[in-house]
Amino acid sequence: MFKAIAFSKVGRLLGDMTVDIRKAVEDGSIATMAGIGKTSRTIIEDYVRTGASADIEELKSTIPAGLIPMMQIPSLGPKTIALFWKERGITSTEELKKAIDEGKLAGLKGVGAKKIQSIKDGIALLAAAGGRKGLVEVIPVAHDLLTQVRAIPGVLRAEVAGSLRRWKETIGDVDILASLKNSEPASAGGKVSEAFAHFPEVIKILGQGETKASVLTASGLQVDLRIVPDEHFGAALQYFTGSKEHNVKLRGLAQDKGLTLNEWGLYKLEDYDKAKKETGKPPASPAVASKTETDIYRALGMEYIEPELREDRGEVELAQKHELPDLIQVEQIKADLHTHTRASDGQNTIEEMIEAALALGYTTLAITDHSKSQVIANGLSAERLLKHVAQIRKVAEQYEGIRVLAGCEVDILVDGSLDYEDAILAELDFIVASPHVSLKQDSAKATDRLLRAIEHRYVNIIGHPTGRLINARAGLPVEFEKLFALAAGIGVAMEINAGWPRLDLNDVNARGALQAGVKLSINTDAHSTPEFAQMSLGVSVARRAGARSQDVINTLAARDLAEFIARKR
Ligand code: DGT
Ligand code: CA
Ligand code: CA
Ligand code: ZN
Repeated sequence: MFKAIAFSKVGRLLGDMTVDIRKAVEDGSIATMAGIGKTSRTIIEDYVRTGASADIEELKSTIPAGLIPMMQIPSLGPKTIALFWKERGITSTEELKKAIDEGKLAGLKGVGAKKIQSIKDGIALLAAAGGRKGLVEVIPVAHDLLTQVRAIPGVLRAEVAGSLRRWKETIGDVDILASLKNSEPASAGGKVSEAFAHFPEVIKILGQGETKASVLTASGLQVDLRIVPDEHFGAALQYFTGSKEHNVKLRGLAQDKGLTLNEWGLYKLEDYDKAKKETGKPPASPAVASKTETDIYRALGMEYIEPELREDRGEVELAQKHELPDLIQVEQIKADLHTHTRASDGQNTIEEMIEAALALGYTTLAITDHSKSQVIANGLSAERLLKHVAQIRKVAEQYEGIRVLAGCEVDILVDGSLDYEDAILAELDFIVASPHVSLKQDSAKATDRLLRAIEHRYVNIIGHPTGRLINARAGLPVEFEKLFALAAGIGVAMEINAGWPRLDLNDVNARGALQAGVKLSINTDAHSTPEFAQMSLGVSVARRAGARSQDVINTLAARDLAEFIARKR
């Protein structure tokens, strides 16, 4: 039992990990990592050094597979799962649900009515998400698997496809595409899928053959692998990246040109119809295009379309006219305008936050701690705020090459008024106004509330405008057209909050903001220096919205950004 707990914990830790675990084993730094005890360390070291772990193999055969996906239930940890298994014989989420409904968890030590209710809520929440996982949970697992696929003998190249390549905020399953040298026989594909199906994190093989394999990992994630001859890599990557809607559109256009598009390539219809075809093999017919995605888009009469745009939201029409937006890139970001320090609920000092921003090459940083209503987040009284502002300005004098804005994340109260008087707000360089509470208002109230905040003289950005949390909270039901029309006129920017699980505005609403002429601001809402790294997530939302660098105020040089802020007042 102890081993089962250790194994689950390590699985969760490895899933969350952003460091290269192989390096950590090599240089010995794994010994100092929090949360990895001696037992777990041995398992990881075995696995990294030998590609297998006797402990893992043994454990996989002794733990019921259904226990591991139970780790996904919010408010349920490995100890409780183990307790339910040992004391009540529960080996899956379905059995747990049944046990709760039938009152069979009563009497277990440390499992009161409140705990049972929160587990019940957790199961419901997970079901509502339809089994789709958050992008951030999936990225490290997928990256690790991709690295392993690339190392399988016989694999020439491999990429992630599907919704993950499109940076969708939730992921149904992970799709990985691998290619073999064109000269390899199909049986080589069988060896690749065999190796894939026996990766250490695989707990169940759903299917396995010469051209594909499908597995379930310990983190409850389904991963599909496709294997194609390298000559067809571009076509397969295009096909398996999707979206389905985007592909349906392209197939229609191909047909109009007397062509047919599938996972193997773009073919002349008459050639394709005559050609010999076997399942799992490319048709015996020369392709019009198949090697690269660019070849395929070009042969269809359009420019290359970035994966983030492939949702059939007008990108195909723009590509035909060669009018696709030049999408913003994370390297173009020069400012983070929503960050917290120890003054409220952040973990770092003003100095540490400035130094982290400098290390990223930023030329502007806004420090925006919480306002007084955010009692739980240690929000600042007016008096503390003014002292903090003076301190930020004093500290900032020690640094060159960065403009530090002494700001605040001011709560938008339930009626749309702000959390301090104007006389206090006038003392600040910059203001993010955000809704944090009363997020279940009706649409009319919610819209009026945000309209009032936009109109406020001192507001520069509306932070996480809806307050939604992915897979957890719907957020304010706002009439976005009204909001965006006002914001565009006044010069208030709308935030894409890059912090997980916010991503607020989402891709669709950010696109609406751009169409109304509103400027976007992508900010991490960092509460510690490592969180600055979440910027790329926010940029992915902006890219899915079709944003260019000039649409996002964080790309402005310090002086231009200061001007944008000054114009508002
Ligand atoms: P997901 O997994 O729900 O987050 O979303 P996707 O887009 O990754 O969907 P998935 O994994 O079912 O399939 C990956 C891509 O492969 C999908 O975007 C388009 C392509 N694809 C898969 N199956 C079909 C199909 O039956 N018809 C068409 N047109 N495309 C398909
Ligand atoms: Ca998928
Ligand atoms: Ca799939
Ligand atoms: Zn906030």
